[in-house]
Amino acid sequence: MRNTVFSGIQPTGTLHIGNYFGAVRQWAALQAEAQCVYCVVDYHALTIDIDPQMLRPASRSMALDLMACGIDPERSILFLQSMVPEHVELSWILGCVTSFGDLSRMTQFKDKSASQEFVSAGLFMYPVLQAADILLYRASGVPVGEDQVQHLELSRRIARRFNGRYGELFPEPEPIVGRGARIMSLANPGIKMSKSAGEQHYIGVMEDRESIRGKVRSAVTDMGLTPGAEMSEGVRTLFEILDLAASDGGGEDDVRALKEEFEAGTLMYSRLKDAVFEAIVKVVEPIQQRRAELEAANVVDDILEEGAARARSIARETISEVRDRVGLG
Ligand code: AQP
Repeated sequence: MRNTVFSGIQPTGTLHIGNYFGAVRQWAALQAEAQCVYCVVDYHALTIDIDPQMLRPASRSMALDLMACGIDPERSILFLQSMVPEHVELSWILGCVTSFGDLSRMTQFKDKSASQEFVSAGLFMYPVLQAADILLYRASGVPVGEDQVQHLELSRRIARRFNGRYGELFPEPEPIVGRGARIMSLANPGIKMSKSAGEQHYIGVMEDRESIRGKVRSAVTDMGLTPGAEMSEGVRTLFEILDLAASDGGGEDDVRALKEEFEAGTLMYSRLKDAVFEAIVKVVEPIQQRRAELEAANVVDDILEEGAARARSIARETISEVRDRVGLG
């Protein structure tokens, strides 16, 4: 039997190239070797103050983005989390084998709660729901960016504690972390590329050329032009994006030449930025085109229904076993 891989993404805005290179590109590649279950995690989105009118269209739109990036509903199960309410039931049960102390140590909770006036219990419980998402499908691998690795360690601990108390049931899920697992913001290379930091801190996969050009042109670099100088975080980020985009869209030789120029202290950053811009566009434009075609074909609702039905049949089996083990019903 093939291994099961699970991952999810929040419908809290547009997909950015950090999400793409850090996670979604791997999701697509893994379809060749595993049974993949991919989910738009709309229950998770409720942990921030999201407009109810926006949530449904945003979830649908994220599903389209994922398909445009190569998630193939023929090969993978693609669905919205809220169409499979077993996620929430398992989350409650797993919450009862999760320690308050462990949850209090989650750095994402500390970071996100610091910037909010109202801190919900949902935000605190976020990693437990994430553990439920994964364990419901008894997934053994979870392709994620680096920011999710701590949550994955907690998922493993939760699986261990459940298995220890109620008997072996869940595999301990391993993070699958590839290249591009932590892409930094071009406007502030000290923080990761993210939507919540603001427009200038991310490049959207569906963004238009001119807007991408503007953001790349204004990327933070340094004074440069010193042979053998250490690369600043900003220049490193530009090279990292160039490397990743070139491995998708071709152009590795140009990257090598630019690196040699940097080493020699002769690199003009305007040339590096032009190359980064061109490389990003080469990756995102075909995705944008596919997305437009998928949207015109009006297939997403049926695909999500079908995905939810397949997910639910696995989820029901797991929940029934869990209820039996813990003595419910
Ligand atoms: N900068 C990043 N570099 C590499 N991978 C990243 N991921 C997120 N940011 C980067 C990975 O993308 C997947 C989906 O993440 P998510 O649903 O948790 O989205 P997010 O983290 O909410 O995305 P943002 O933009 O960072 O949102 P905010 O600002 O709201 O926190 C995950 O695998 C994640 O690791």
